[in-house]
Amino acid sequence: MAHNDSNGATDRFESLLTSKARTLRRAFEGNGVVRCLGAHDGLSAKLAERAGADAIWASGLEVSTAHAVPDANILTMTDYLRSASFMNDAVDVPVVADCDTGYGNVNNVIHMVRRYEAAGIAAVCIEDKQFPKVNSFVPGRQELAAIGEFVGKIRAAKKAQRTQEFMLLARVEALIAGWGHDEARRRAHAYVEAGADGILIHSKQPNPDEIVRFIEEWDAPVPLVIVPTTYPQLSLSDIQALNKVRMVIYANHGLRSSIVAMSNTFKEILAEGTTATVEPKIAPLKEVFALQGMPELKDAEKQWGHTGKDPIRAIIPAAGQPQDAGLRNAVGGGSVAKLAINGKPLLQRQLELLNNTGIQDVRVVVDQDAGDFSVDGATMVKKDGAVGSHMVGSVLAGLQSASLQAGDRLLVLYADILFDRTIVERLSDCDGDVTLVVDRAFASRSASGKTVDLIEASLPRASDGRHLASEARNQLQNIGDSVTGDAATHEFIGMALFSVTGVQALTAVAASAPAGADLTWCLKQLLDGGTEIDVLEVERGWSEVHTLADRDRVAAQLAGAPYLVAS
Ligand code: SPV
Ligand code: MG
Repeated sequence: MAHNDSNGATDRFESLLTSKARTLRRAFEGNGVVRCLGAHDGLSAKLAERAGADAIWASGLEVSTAHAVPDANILTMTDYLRSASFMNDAVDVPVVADCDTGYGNVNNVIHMVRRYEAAGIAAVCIEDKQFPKVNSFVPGRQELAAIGEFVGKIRAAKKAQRTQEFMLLARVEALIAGWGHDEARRRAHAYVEAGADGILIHSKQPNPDEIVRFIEEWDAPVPLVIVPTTYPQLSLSDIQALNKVRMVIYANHGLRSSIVAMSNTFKEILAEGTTATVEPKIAPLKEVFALQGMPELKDAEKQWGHTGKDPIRAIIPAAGQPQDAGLRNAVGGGSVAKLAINGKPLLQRQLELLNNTGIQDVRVVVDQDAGDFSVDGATMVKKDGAVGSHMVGSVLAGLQSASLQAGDRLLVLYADILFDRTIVERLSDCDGDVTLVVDRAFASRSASGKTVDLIEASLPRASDGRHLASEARNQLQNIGDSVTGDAATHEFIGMALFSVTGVQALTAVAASAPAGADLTWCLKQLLDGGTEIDVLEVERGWSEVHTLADRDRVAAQLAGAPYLVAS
């Protein structure tokens, strides 16, 4: 009896357990042929599914080989089940598990059926050989079990299964053992009688004659399964035309192709003394991560990963072009986000810094015609002309796409700054509705003729000498053009954190922003409207990149050049 929790989780699990088996059972009732590809682990199963396999054959030969041991019951049921479970977890298509002889006698078969069924495996296949078996293609001993003994295993297996959908395939090895057609047919009929849901008839002949004869003579209403490893001349359309085979198993071709591919790659690396020549021929790491499910993992962290603090999403307004002609040239007319610093785009550097402080959801707002520049892990948002020009419009566009949830916080970060990670870490500890990061070491920079966003804070600026940050709350008193050089205490660095309430206030003032308004304008409006704005004081530890000289200085510092403190 299924108990349903508020998310329907139990029902989902129950149907997951049975739905693959049901899919397979339905396919057996139809007229088509289920194409199974052999696999041995999650990756090979996933590749088979990606190639279009209808089902996965959890091959004993493949799993044994992947462990570098003979296919002769050297591994235990637990080993095979573990491999089959990895395959099953990796794919949405049904898994048919090769369970050799059932790993012992009837009691082993009963245990096996319960364990495989509980693991969500759609079907198991047992063969009528003696335990321990050896692979059917190995010359020499291929000892068959007595018919009565195998019939007992089938009956026990059918009794042991708990769901209707789970299927048992009985595999006839009489042709493999050289006992001929009559024996094969006699056994197959006895197994159908005992309740088998399908008969796998195996042959190792180098042509299809033997198997075709068996199929043509087959007169029971139970589907056949074949494994055309040694008789590849028999194509899928030939099999379909025979109209009694409902499953074909291409049992080991992925394993064998990987042996060639891996061997060649390994040999080439050692022969060449470099991996450079193999690199273009092998899967890029991006594909490796996709196969692992890394994008899903990141999404889950974004959605549910909790650091104990309210999650922060970031918006980087990166529309427009740099004002400086040199920089404009360097980025080929696009956003400063593209600017390479020591070979890595500025945006990628920002993203890595944010990600490393636990901020995973980063939206970068670019112009509608910004082309396809993007950085892995960032969501690029194309700004619609309707959301207003300049930076405020970009922040609004980012907000529209971010759909903040209750409890989320928003970090707004200028596209043209780099910063020490500790600044973001300290900022994320702040709990005001609006907090600006401000630098007290601004005087020398404004004196050098740069335009800086000066602010006035409630606590006085430290004079010369050593300085201990105050524990008292420091609040914004003024920002924008009306801050005079004398009254200025700090410089706004272009990084601000908003609570949901802060975001609501920001959105309200941004809606009435004039063309060309920037974030500073909005902050001034908020302040004048009575919003309390905190400031987080830092001393250096960041840099804007407004000119090529800035870029070169930042590049040198990132590469380890001494940090030159201007006097
Ligand atoms: C397997 O893949 O392990 C099989 C099929 O049992 S065969 O190797 O052809 O016997
Ligand atoms: Mg096998």
